Amino acid sequence: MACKRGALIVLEGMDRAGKTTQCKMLIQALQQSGRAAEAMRFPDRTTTIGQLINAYLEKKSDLEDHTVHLLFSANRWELVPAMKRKLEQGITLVVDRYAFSGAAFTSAKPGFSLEWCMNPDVGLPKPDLVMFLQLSPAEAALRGQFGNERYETRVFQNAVQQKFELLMKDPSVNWQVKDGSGSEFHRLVSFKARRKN
Ligand code: 2DT
Repeated sequence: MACKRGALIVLEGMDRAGKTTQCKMLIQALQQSGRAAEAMRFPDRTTTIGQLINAYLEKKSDLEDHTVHLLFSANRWELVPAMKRKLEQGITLVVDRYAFSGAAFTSAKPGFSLEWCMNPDVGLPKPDLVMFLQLSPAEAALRGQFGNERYETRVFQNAVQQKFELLMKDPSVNWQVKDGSGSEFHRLVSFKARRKN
């Protein structure tokens, strides 16, 4: 019997919005409801391309801005065969960041248009749902200081947030904005899990 294709669910949001925690909770809830679900994250720092990106993010190397943008995209493309295989096997993928982060972060740099930034990712598997975890600057501040990686400054993060807001205007993407500050998302996930039990 042919099994039903898994769903591709992406979580996007600003740093410290809680994406990684919410990805884990969502996977647990899906698994408890009897669905096969696995986590993925981009950048995937484990591959050869991912290691170049990691060194850049940790400021151990400098890369030209276009070059690193294309590496982030290549890091997604190299995992497309595995993603497709899993989706076809009926596994739901919950992905921490995807091409939207790619476009938002690079286009927040001077001299980059959103259009140019989106081009290398055209043709990637299309998410069934993209959840954007919204976090107010005040709430983000309560969650502590930014880390030491590249991009982790208030000024740059504000520019990225503006780019995400532009991306969220695209009606061809199934965006859902969730409040990452309180427990709304937590309730949503636990409600779904309870309903199946
Ligand atoms: P994490 O802290 O989530 O590991 O992200 N980034 C991410 C880009 O600039 N382009 C991309 O395509 C992706 C997926 C966002 C590491 C940083 O890398 C940025 C934060």
